Amino acid sequence: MTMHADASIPSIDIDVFGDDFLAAPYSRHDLLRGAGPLFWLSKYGVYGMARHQEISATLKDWQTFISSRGVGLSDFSREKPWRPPSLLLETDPPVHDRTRGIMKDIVSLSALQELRPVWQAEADALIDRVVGAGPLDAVAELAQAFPLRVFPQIIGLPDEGRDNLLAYAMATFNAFGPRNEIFLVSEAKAASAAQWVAQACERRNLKPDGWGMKVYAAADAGRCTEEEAARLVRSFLSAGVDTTVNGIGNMIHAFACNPAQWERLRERPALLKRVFDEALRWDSTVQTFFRTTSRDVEVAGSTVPEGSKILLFLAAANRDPRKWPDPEKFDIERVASGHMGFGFGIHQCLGQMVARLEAEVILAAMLPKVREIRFAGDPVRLLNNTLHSLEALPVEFIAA
Ligand code: OVM
Repeated sequence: MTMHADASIPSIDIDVFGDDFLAAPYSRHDLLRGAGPLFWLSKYGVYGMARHQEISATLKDWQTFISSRGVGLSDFSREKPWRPPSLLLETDPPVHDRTRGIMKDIVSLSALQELRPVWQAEADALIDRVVGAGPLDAVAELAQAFPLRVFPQIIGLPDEGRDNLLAYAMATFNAFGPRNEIFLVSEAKAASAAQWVAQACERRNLKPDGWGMKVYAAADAGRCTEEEAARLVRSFLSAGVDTTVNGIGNMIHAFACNPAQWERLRERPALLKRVFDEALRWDSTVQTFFRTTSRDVEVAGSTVPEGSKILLFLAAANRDPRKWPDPEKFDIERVASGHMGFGFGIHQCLGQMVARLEAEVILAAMLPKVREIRFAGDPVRLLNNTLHSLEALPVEFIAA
């Protein structure tokens, strides 16, 4: 479509939101990383970065690479956002500092410590039902079932209609990409889910004592308005479900692909705390996010003009050989800290300890009981403009 005016910037014409790319991103990341520290994606008229070092530097400089014009392809200063912008994800300081402070106080360490035994019991019961019981779909029966059981509960959502959360999140994450067929189909499916979510975020529909109502307590304390509170509750629902669903699903998939790693973990259960981070490094749920430049800025010797969109391939940074030895290897003994699966900088995932807790209790439940995670069929991909997602994962948990 467009050639880049600056001939020193490599131009790539592949469709990074096309079915082929989304179905098998890892086999194409080498091409992106190899193009250089900064490249031009001609089909969309945006810049891209796929190496760890440059993505890290970009995410660190939030004053130059801003979020308030959207972290998707759409520039909120030119186009109407698909939904009212998130007060966390799609804001810059000072608003971001205030809203993040509110949420941070709710998702506290002490809140999570109280949850651990409760969630462990839930995970134990769930795993007991599927171990040695023949083939299962680890997406439906585990990766979706577990978060949908524990997360809406802790937010204090209405009991009815919680399955709307998945359809809503699918459309939300697709909306960060172009208005392609993938987005349009998920948007059509999510119309009623969006209505359910909007209602679920209202004060009168939240249960007392949940994290949702705690946001309204912050409104009562003058830290935000009533309207902001509703939108912050929406952030819990947008960011907290499909991310963990796919994080858990991708982690089970990683072990099914690498049975020796499961054996290793059973020999050394102390490695359990590292597993989820390595799983996210190896196969990141959130593959990409954009930033927008707030000024003309020099990047890798080229000038990127103000108002440019830059697509950051977080999942490619997580397998950048310049950063990681043997990056294609899923290795639970590796120290995966520094991975971009939770992002980096001021916007780094606020709920990461919740996600880790979910993954840890599931692994802890499986470890003594599951000798082997064996494929019982081919995994089925669910294409999404942002998420690396599974539609189905047929496996068998062989009893120990
Ligand atoms: C939000 C939000 C939505 C999607 C993702 C996300 C990964 C946050 O509404 O705040 O973080």
